[in-house]
Amino acid sequence: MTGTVTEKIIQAHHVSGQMSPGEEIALRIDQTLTQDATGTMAYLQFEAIGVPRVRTELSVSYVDHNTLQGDFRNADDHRYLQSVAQKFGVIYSRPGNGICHQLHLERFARPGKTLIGSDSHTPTAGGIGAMAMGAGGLDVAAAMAGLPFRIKMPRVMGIELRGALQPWVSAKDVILEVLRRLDVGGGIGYVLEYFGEGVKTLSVTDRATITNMGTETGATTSIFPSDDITRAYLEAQGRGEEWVALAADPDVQWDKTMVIDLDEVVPLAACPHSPGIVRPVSELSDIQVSQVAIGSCTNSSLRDMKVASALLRGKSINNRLHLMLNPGSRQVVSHLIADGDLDALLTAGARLLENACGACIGMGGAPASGSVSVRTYNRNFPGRSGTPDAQVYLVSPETAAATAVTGHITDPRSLDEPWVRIDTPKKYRINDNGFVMPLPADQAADAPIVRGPNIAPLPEFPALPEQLRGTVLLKLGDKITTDHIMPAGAKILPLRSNIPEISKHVFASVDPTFAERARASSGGFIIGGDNYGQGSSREHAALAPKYLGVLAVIVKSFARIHLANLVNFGIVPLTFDDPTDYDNLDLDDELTLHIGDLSGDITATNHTRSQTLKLNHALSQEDAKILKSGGLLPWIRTQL
Ligand code: MIC
Ligand code: SF4
Repeated sequence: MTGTVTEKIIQAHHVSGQMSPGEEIALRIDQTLTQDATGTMAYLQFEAIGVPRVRTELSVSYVDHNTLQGDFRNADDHRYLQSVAQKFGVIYSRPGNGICHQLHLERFARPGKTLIGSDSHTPTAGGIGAMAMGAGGLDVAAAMAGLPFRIKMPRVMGIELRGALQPWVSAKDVILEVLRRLDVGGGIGYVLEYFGEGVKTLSVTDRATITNMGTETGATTSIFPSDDITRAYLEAQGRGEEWVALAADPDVQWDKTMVIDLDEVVPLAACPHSPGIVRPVSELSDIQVSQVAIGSCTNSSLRDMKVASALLRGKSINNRLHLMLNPGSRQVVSHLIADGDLDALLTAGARLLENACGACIGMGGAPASGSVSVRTYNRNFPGRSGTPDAQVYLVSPETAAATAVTGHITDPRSLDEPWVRIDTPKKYRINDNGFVMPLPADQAADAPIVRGPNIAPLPEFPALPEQLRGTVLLKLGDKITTDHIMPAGAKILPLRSNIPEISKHVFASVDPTFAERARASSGGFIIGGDNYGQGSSREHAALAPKYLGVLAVIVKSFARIHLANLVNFGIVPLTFDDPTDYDNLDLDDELTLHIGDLSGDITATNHTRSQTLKLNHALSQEDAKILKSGGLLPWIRTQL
């Protein structure tokens, strides 16, 4: 086989479709992962598909997003997840075991394998050379049932890394440099594949930081080659036999290239309120900080925690702020304890939180009103922290730790500390008792599925008619994120398995009257700008609006996972043929969309303005059939 790593993995898993950029292809999926906030829906859907046992090589159900167990609802979700995992052949990762992406990298991800996960940061496993993609929960349920995963054949952007990083500059700064150049949306339609001499200077967890946050560019995924460093990492995790070598061929033709001189990368920060607004940390040093957070699936590896401990050892955090740590896994914590780093961090004044998503998804740790929070996380969308007017900056662990010492945003190089090299352990401390293995197939058939009262049945939606009639319920601008559409946080996450309840919060931060107006209308439309639906894979951002009566979303362009989720739940995703027509639609306009069977011209009659507009879609024939039948679940039932 020739080509890029991406092409080699795609070829080895290709089921159907023409492998030319933009064409729909179907891929065999080896591994799946889910997390609790998207997992309850995914397993309800898996149950509805009706297959008795997962048909993947490996499926894991992680509990990491909402671990508060603030009342029965969350605890019931966990019990449900454990019971379905046991029955259907899925490994269950208990709350407190760690963050799904860090754990998957440590214990399960394999070079050359395909992985889809109901979480947009699933590409973290690209750091080990897996082709790992985020997807809606229903797509993951379908993959667990053995159905192939459909994507548009990506283009491959070769990112050549040259040289080596300077002291106190790290992998997070590399991905921030990529985001500085591409912005959010600049990776849409591409896999970002790294190559070149500089790759050898990065550990697997460094690579995983880069592939994790590649999601913010909108890329289909990001991937590194699998080399001797990958082999050493797998051996250190007791999984040496899972290693295979993978590299792009030397004469390969990339669809696009980018060169990054690692020596020239400086400490960077993504400024409020987008991961794409990137500036050198040295230009931000006047900014006073009230909170620092180190952790999340982007930067919670052992190296990241240890570099923070190296900078904080023997010092005290600044009085103006508090410092939170959410390590990626028990393995990481176990090393931090054994090596004395945890003591150094706590003595310096850090506050240790659970090994979970925590403040990254607004589960506690909300900053004070109008204050500045400096985080090693990957998203700083407005309101995501839980405080609408907080200013969140995204940085490396080095910059976060330096900032915790001084109280203002600080370039770690300015502290003049002797640089400490953090080596990957030869052997990691392995303890898999945070995982519960599934029941053997012969015992699983009679195993009960335990459901609590908050787990509502899946709503069912009818097939779509030829014409959709309704009003414009909301008109939005560019870069609307799924955090705008379906907010998360401690109040709303417990409702993830209850669509009637969670739908009351759709667009709550944008227009608190939306849910009620949508429910009262007899159908409606949402108008938006570019990159609509960027961010999370949460299918609730499609399912809940559908439940409220949203019929179609008409925008300038869509983010990949959200577009797929709209199709999966029968909301028609349309784009303007002429983007200036965006100005010809307003709130409360009465529209009829003539969609037919979605194979011919689509027009919208605006009755309020007596105008007709032409609309487009980028749907494959299969997508069109799925949509017309009311969504993926009814469609799968007809196929199986
Ligand atoms: C996120 O980082 O936005 C989340 C929370 O992990 C989401 C998943 C979710 O909404 O449950 C994601 O990235 O897909
Ligand atoms: Fe969890 Fe945050 Fe990572 Fe999403 S981005 S998986 S919320 S740690």
